[in-house]
Amino acid sequence: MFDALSERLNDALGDVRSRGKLTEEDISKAMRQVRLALLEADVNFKVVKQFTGQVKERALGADVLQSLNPGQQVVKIVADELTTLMGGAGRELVFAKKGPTVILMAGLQGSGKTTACGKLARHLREEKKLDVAIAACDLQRPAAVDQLVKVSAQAGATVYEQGTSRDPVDVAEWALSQAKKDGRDVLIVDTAGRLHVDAELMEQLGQVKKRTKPHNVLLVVDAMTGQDAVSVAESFAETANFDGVVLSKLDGDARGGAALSVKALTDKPILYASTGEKLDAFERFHPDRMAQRILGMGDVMTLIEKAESRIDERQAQELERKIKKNQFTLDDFLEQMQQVRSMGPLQGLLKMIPGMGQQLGGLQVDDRELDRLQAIITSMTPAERANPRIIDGSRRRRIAAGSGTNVQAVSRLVKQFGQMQKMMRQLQQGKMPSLQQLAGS
Ligand SMILES: Nc1nc2c(ncn2[C@@H]2O[C@H](COP(=O)(O)OP(=O)(O)OP(=O)(O)O)[C@@H](O)[C@H]2O)c(=O)[nH]1
Ligand SMILES: [Mg+2]
Repeated sequence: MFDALSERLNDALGDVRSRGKLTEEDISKAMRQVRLALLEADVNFKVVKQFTGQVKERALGADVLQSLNPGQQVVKIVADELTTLMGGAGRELVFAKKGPTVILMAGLQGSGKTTACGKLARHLREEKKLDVAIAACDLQRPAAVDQLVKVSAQAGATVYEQGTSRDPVDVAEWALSQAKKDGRDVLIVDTAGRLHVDAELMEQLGQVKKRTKPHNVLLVVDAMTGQDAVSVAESFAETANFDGVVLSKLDGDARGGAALSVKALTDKPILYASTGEKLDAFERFHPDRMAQRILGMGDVMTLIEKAESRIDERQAQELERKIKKNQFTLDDFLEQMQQVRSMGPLQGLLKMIPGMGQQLGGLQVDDRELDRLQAIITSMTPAERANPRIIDGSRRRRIAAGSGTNVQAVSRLVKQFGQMQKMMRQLQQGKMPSLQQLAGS
């Protein structure tokens, strides 16, 4: 998802990111590359123009260029503007105060409506513990009802169906009365797709809407069709009202143009993203997180905020001085570890580091491992902490016994600390190790 765009944008911003000082020309050059990256990702050209204009204006304005780290500020502006572009704060479904919440799914043929019905049902069941039923109102295709029955069974939702012989509008109305009678929390209505946005389709949708009074009308658009997906949404917006978009098949679309243009051109938010054929390939669409993912930033903003709220400025300077002079000791390491731990569980923190999410995979990081490390370090003498090289075999055995661990654990810590010091020296010399190296050491 967004791989190509992500790569291109990071190339475009690479120069800006790494420079200590920036000129107007640097910004203009980067914006030209950003523009190309977006156009290549199939983002609508009007949207691109507005976007780059906005970023440039903010980057050149105020005191960005004079600031301490203009590169990072520019990247932050790009992230902010991408977030706004994709819908800002995002939007939730509207839930009925009483009785079933009705969600109507509309969209062109093959856009992924039926699949999205199942996915949404599963999502609402699992995340919100709601009792969900789906109404089979696509009577256009003979196999449509069977397909929905299968999907619903997988999703653990009830289906309300009456075969294919009746009028879809009647079925919708009947399904709603059943949902009320059965006390369901949610009724999702699957409708028939058409090849194009035509009068007949709109008429039928209009009727279903009138009879079921949906709290949410969601338009499913196929992200793989890029700009076409956006024009479908535009013509729906003109003729039939809808509240939000489900973007399907984002997995098949490495470019992401639809995701970036839909909100700007139709003013309708994207509520969900569908990223595969399986029912669990479905997620809430968070513009801010998506923007950060696109920029390969993980969720670094949250991490920085957390760190800022915990780390004392003076301590940080002292630490920097020590690292520069190669005086970083196990005592400093212990102190750092304690600060990091005060930010929350390690697993969650690591996921916010760019690239770490994938690296961790299913691996569980155990906070108890940190307890063991702490125990080992506090069992060392001050001399050992200041200079771990003196820790020989007999010292290792003593430390192991004192910390309730074993000699291997002590050796591992000493070795890892040595690697860490080496890495810090490299950083000092301006050789930035890659994430792979970091994770591998
Ligand atoms: N890769 C991928 N395939 C998807 C996704 N969503 C749906 N599909 C596939 O797209 C095809 C069409 O999906 P449906 O859910 O049947 O689409 P529909 O809008 O209900 O189609 P009609 O009922 O004919 O209008 C199916 O083969 C789905 O498996 C997705 O997010 N990713
Ligand atoms: Mg269908």
